[in-house]
Amino acid sequence: MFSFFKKKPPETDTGAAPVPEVPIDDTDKRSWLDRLRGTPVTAEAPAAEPETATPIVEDQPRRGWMDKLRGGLRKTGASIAQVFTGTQIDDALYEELESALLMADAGVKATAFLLDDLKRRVKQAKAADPAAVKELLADAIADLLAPLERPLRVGEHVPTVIMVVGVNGAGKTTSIGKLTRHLAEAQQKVLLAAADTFRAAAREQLAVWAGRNRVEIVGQEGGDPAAVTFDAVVAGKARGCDVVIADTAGRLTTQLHLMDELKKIRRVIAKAQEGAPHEVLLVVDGNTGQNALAQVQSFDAALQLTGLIITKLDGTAKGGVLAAVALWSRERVAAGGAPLPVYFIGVGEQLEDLQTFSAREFAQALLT
Ligand SMILES: Nc1nc2c(ncn2[C@@H]2O[C@H](COP(=O)(O)OP(=O)(O)O)[C@@H](O)[C@H]2O)c(=O)[nH]1
Ligand SMILES: [Mg+2]
Repeated sequence: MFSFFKKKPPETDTGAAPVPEVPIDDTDKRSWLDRLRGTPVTAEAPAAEPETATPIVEDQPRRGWMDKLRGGLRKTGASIAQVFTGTQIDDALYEELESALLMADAGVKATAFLLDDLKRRVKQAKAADPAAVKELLADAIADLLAPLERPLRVGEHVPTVIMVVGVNGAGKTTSIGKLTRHLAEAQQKVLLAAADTFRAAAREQLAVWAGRNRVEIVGQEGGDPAAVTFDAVVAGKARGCDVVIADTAGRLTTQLHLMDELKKIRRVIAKAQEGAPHEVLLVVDGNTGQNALAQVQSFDAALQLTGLIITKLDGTAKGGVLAAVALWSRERVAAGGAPLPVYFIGVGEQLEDLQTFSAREFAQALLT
């Protein structure tokens, strides 16, 4: 019923009592952090230490999460599901499905890809009614999205330096706050670089989210974002932090000087720590549909992204954009590039509303 985080050895100077461990989910028996780290599921992992484990929350999150995801994707999914309410598998069904996928902002390419794939599956399975076709569509979507599913690795580098970018209002600061809370609860020492020095409130916003004793914030209002980030990474190294996360100011990809500033931040991070940043994450608002794909492309061209966080999938009718991103990532791999994973998706403003992305969960939530 519970799964637990495998603790780091207690720090000697604190003499702290064993810290409560973090329960995660009942489908993947690894802890949230182990999922982050990509630690393989091992038979002995969760169940081996029940007497030392202290459950702090009933293990509801992932189940509650499916309900949330389903609720969030209802607008996107309803018009797609509507296609399968008839009794015949005919051209009209495929045409309606094409319109529904386009309306959901899956984009022309991913829509064509999914339709071809679906027709092949229908033939192969000799599906006889629309309900069966709907199941096959869920499979097709899950398979298309599967390569986007990958855990964010924390702990390979000390500190792991994560740079977070995206347009204004995408959900960067909120997502960083949520990630930081999860990390802090998993006994990771986190240092935040408040490099969004334009907005006076940005630092306070981070502080509110982070409000935990294992989190420190380096920032200076009105300071130079690159300098703040450099100081933060140096401090993170000196203070033995596990993770340094740099929040940056939102910008439009058309604001070239601001994109240049992001490139500068990326460069100074590499100066402060060789091999860093280990992750450059773009936060995109799922509500922006096809525009999200344009953002992915331009930020990637400027900064060589390593992953995505897609927020605000709650209440959007444009959740199909994940299919568009998946197809783009697929083409990138075909051209010899690295895949671009979706590390997390957000379906609301609460802490538990940001979770790791699962292709199968997404496809199921969309169509059931
Ligand atoms: N509904 C919803 N709102 C979100 C989500 N993520 C962030 N927000 C809200 O979006 C707004 C902008 O977020 P913020 O983190 O300040 O964006 P930033 O400018 O990229 O740092 C805030 O009101 C957040 O609460 C989400 O997944 N769902
Ligand atoms: Mg912000």
